[in-house]
Amino acid sequence: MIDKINDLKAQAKEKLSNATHSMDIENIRVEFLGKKGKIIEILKDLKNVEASKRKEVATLANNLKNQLEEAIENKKEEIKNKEYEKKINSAKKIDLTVPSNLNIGSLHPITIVQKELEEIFESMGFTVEDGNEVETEYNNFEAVNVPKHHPARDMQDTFWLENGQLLKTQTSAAQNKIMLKYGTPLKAIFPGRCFRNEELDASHENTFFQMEGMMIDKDVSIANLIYFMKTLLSQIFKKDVEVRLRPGYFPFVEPGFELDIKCLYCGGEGCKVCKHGGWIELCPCGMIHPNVLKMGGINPEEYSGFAFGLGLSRLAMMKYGINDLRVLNSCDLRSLKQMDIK
Ligand code: FA5
Repeated sequence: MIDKINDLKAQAKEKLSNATHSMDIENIRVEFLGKKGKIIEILKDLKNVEASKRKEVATLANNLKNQLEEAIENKKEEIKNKEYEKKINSAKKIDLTVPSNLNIGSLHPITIVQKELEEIFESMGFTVEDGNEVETEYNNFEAVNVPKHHPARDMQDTFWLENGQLLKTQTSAAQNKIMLKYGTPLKAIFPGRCFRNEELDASHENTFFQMEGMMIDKDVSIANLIYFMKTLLSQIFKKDVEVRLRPGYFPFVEPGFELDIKCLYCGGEGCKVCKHGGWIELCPCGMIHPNVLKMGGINPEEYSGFAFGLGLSRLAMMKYGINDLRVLNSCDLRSLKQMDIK
């Protein structure tokens, strides 16, 4: 009988270790511990065991019964956990921490236009530089030939810091540093955020983007300037855009020009975007003033160059058919959806 109990113990152990499903466990329970189970049969059969051995056999059989009951419970728990884990792993993963109204945006229209411009200019050998948003008065004004009390400063009222620095009004503020950094020959663009204390309207913001460009070398002329301007506009709009060049005054260029494009919003008929003039002032430019070259450590007798200050926000506005520049700073995803942004 003792051998039989040991044999049952080994059988039950093996069956339990091979069990992978709750049903297997139930079958083992019935086989060994059920009303007609193998261990219960042994207990029922105790009366037939020799009296001197009965106690030992009864203890062994009861121990086996208790051990098996415990082992079955443990195995049941183990299988239940495994089945639960399997269910979780095969279920579709859901991140419960993600807000249910998640609205995925895109790159900002200004960023898209800036990246496109950077690619165009890089393909023409220009480097892309960065400028500061907080600048010294010297870099923003003096270094570009706008000394203290010059009337041109009135056009670019800005926000001043207590330490005497200012929020830059124009990307031209980086011209001097870039000339000193690279010397000649120089081909660089530098996009950036600008700030002005402005009367706000459909084409004027207090915070907007420009992209400055400079090319300095021997014999650079207005013809080079016009070539680069036309290339950039045709590549950005992917169609011919009507432009006009008219004289413009900026203390840091001589001669200076205003490059306007025909208003793409009204086709030149006049609307609130172009202030009913049919043209949008987009990219002032000109030949760099000798004083500016000198302050940048470049000899104006030997070198000449052009500079331009493209209105990046206005360019994005034209490209995406936005009729109010202020939309670009509104952070409103509903307006992004209305633009043809891929
Ligand atoms: C300048 O800022 C000169 N630094 C540009 C320049 C650079 C001229 C190099 C010559 C050589 P202006 O103030 O016109 O120029 O501004 C340039 C462009 O920035 C404008 O044509 C316009 O497209 C854009 N811009 C100016 N003010 C605002 C504003 N408040 N909101 C949106 N865009 C503006």
